[in-house]
Amino acid sequence: MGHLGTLLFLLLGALGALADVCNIPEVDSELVQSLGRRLLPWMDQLSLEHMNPSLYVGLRLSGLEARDKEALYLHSLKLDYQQRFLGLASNDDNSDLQAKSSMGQLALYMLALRANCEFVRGQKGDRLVSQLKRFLEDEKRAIGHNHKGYPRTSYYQYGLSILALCVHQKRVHDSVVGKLLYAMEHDHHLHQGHRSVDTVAMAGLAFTCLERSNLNPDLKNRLILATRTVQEKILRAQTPEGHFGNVYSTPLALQLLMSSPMPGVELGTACLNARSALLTSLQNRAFQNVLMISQLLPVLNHKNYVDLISPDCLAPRVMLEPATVTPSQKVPEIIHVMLEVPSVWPPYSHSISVPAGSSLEDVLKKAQELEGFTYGTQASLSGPYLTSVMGKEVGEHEFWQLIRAPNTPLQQGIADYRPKDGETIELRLVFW
Ligand code: B12
Repeated sequence: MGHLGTLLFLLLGALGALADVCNIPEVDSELVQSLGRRLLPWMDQLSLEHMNPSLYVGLRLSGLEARDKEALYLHSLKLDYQQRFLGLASNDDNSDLQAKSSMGQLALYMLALRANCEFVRGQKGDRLVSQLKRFLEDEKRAIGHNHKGYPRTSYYQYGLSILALCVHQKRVHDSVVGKLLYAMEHDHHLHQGHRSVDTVAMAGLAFTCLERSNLNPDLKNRLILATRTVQEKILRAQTPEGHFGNVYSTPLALQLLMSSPMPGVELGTACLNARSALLTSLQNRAFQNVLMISQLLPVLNHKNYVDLISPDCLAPRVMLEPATVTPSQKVPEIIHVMLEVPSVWPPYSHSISVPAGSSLEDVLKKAQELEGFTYGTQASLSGPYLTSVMGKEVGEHEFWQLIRAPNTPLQQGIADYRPKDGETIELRLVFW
């Protein structure tokens, strides 16, 4: 190599170091497989209430395979989701409620198709695309010209929907993308804390996809800048343990950081720290929820949702075998959990006795059996979502927050959180 060659080589090396990328070294394959195995029982539940397109996306972007189950699962997803959304498309008076529960799920369904290297096509495909575009237009209107309003769903679902259309090479109007850009540029209605990390990460994935696919060329510079803003927000949200936001926002945050380099910023250490924090959480069995596992598996396989622009469906994957479980013979001890609902009149407060290892949902069920307490849930991709307590249904932008007394919001839902003996759990009606 001549002098010029050496110089060029050194220059490129230096630039490479500057354009720092987020690389996650390989994680122990047994650990990854045991995580993947937790999806298998869910893949046998083929009722509409349990179908979860995110699960399919996560599995296909992982290095793991569930051969026979996978094809059947996708087939059932297609039957259920097409029926649900094509039904919607033919019925023009879509209620708010339908849009709320559907937009993000339709988007995830479209990601699932791409994860199997399919493009939406034909008449049915076109109708699904039009439906999703219509949802986005409605959301754009709800946000309004002056950006003062709220999307009826959330900016998370707004970003997810733009991403899904993008990986199918479907263009949305600049003004639709513009609302999400504005929200990211001005930190608009993004909620506090970890939820904002999930939301900005999803928006960043959508921006990266649009920029890479060149679907909105007039927005190119704004997209690049907004992606950079998102990356910086995520890095600033890193906790001393290494998580971005909290443990459960770290997978999406990593997906975003892995999808786009950050010239001039040393990303390596931040990502290595996030990886060790995730490993510790994995060892502590923090990942039990199927949706959370589905967002993490791609990261452990160095993949992210933007890769769905051109997925590699021929890459070899490791076959998952179901785990053999030996039921425990031990009779569990009884624990006592205080359940409090101060947001109702008269306030509710009772000590509930349940076997150790019970979930918060078990505690609520027990409280309901004992009379004086009632609750209601709605199925969601994350599990049962608490929608009413003591007959009080949530209103617009309200939710029943789960708190460990005195004031720590739980990071898991009622089906996954397992209270310890002597803990007090408060159900608090709050705005979001
Ligand atoms: C937006 C959002 C909310 C909004 C939802 C309202 C709305 N209209 O959008 C609000 C602020 C109300 C909310 C509440 C909670 N959330 Co939340 N939320 C999200 C977020 C950012 C996006 C969800 C979404 O739209 N998904 C896409 C659509 C297509 O899926 P979907 O199933 O149709 O969406 C519905 C459910 O996700 C449901 N939902 C929202 N959060 C949660 C949490 C749980 C445990 C359940 C069962 C359902 C649920 O609301 C969505 C809209 O209807 C996710 C981030 C993520 N990485 O997934 C966190 C996330 C799912 N939430 C989380 C948590 C912990 C909660 C709470 C339990 C917090 C608390 N201490 O009270 C509560 C739920 C309490 C309850 N009543 O059961 C965690 C779950 C972690 C885990 N281990 O499973 C996540 C991953 C955030 C995080 N990084 O910690 N959330």
